Amino acid sequence: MGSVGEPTLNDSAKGLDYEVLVIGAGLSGIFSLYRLRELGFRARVLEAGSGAGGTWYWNRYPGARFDSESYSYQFTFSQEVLDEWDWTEHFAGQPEILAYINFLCDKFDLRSDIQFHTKVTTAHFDQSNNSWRVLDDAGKQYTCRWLVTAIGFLSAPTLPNIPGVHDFKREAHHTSRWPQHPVTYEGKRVGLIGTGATGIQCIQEIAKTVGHLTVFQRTPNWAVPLHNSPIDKDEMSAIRADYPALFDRCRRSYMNFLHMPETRALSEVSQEEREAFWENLYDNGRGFRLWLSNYRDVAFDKEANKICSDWVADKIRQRVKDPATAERLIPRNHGFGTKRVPMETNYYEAYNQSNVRLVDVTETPIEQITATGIRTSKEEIELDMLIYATGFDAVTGAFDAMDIRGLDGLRLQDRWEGSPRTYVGMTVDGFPNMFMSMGPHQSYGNIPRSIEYAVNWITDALAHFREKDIVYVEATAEGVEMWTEHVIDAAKGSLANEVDSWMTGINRNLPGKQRRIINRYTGSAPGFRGFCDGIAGGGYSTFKLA
Ligand code: N01
Repeated sequence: MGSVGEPTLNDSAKGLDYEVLVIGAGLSGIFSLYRLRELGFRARVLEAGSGAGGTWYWNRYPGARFDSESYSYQFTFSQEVLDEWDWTEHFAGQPEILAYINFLCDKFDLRSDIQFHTKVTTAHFDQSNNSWRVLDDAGKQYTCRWLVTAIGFLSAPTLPNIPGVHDFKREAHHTSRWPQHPVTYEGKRVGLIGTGATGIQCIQEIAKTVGHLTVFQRTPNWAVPLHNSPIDKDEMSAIRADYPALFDRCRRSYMNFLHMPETRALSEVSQEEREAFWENLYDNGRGFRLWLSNYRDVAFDKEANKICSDWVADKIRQRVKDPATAERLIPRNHGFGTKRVPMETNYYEAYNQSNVRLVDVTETPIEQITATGIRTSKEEIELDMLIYATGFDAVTGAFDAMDIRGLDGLRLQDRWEGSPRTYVGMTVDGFPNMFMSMGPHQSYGNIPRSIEYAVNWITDALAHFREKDIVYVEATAEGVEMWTEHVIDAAKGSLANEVDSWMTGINRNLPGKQRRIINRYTGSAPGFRGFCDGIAGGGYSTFKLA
């Protein structure tokens, strides 16, 4: 590991504070730091929070946990960590995930190069010496040759655009800005807005102890059972012995997940066969299996999708006792799997409790959030606590929150004009020496797998540039055009790209985000990696280098 703070022999950034500045100490940021140190770079991470973890630092809401198998969602870069860290549940809860991240930070002494409580407000490219000038919210300036954004794509929370949203005078939390102190629900009247993956995790957990819970739902989602269970020592040993095969399966799968798609189409099997297949996945299939290991045409063919959706709808009807509530919980405007499928444990059963009530705001819209509760078109509901599980200004929101300027003062926000344009999701023309881990147009899927690839690619590239004394790297306009068109082409035919969600750039709370755009790469992850490997293998000659 390179020593920290000491200039390296090949230091191409003399006179600058750092060779590399990384914004954000989530999974992307901490792995970037690990790799940059290993390669001997003088690097620093600037982080707004008081601790590392990013998503898993901020999202402390009740019930927050992995929806992917813990062991598939960990880093693979250190054999020692793989040997030492035991997971206690197939789908770990947020406290265990944060403990894992802190374990990494301790083991590799990462915190000594992470500056906490430091929110980056501005990053301007300085053409006079091919460097970035970065300012934090205290007005402190940092200079560096290379800028790596590790800011997450679900990190800029949004509140609902409901009148009075700032008027509520009692306890109120956005799920993604959950307090670090314990929050209790016993005896309280809690209102919760939003029924995405977050809202669903939160509702099923709060329902266990709440005095009374009112869920305000605009759009229901197709949630399916998570099938979580504890992992004992013997099972952990067996899982660990399987790590090489497990990671290999992730590498070969379309979105880096453990689950492989069913090779047959729905039309190739009988009704009895498909129902038995789904029944088995619904009753026994852990995590995303019903979504990702489904018949191959369910994601693309409207008819196949409808048959599957109708089958899942019947499951909801079987689980929710009140038929009117069950009908309200069945999505009508999108088919199964066309949005990211939320995972649940007794979510539907929560609505069978006498102290949990569903308010469909498409029937009785929220007119006003008041000092003491919520007024709908039908009634006034008094609340002690209000929870916003209302999602994010996804993918570009965290970029827009900073004043990022490239060549000739060009603002990134203007360059993207509401729809991102990138070269392999990691670079943008007009923004030299800037690299994005989990930027728009990257392959997301299983995020740590994607992060590991992106960070390795970026840091390998930086090592190459340093070795060749290259101090200026910029994506070409042609490269950006080609990749952006490819991203759009790859999305064609997928039903998910015809549906409004954060994945298609829609956030109805933000006036500028009500147009469907393609903001992530939906081609295969192996294909993505192959393409990016080709760029590296070609000496990065598809970039402007100087
Ligand atoms: O956010 P969302 P999320 N009035 O945007 C509703 C990841 N994740 O935080 O659909 C009323 O999906 C909105 O309604 P509608 C995962 O990738 C991962 O839940 O716009 N309602 C919707 O119901 C996920 O996809 C994990 O009609 C309003 C909800 O708020 C992503 O994060 C766990 C409203 C927002 O849903 C985002 O999930 C959790 C309004 N004005 C999340 N505004 C794990 O892997 C918004 N809503 C563990």
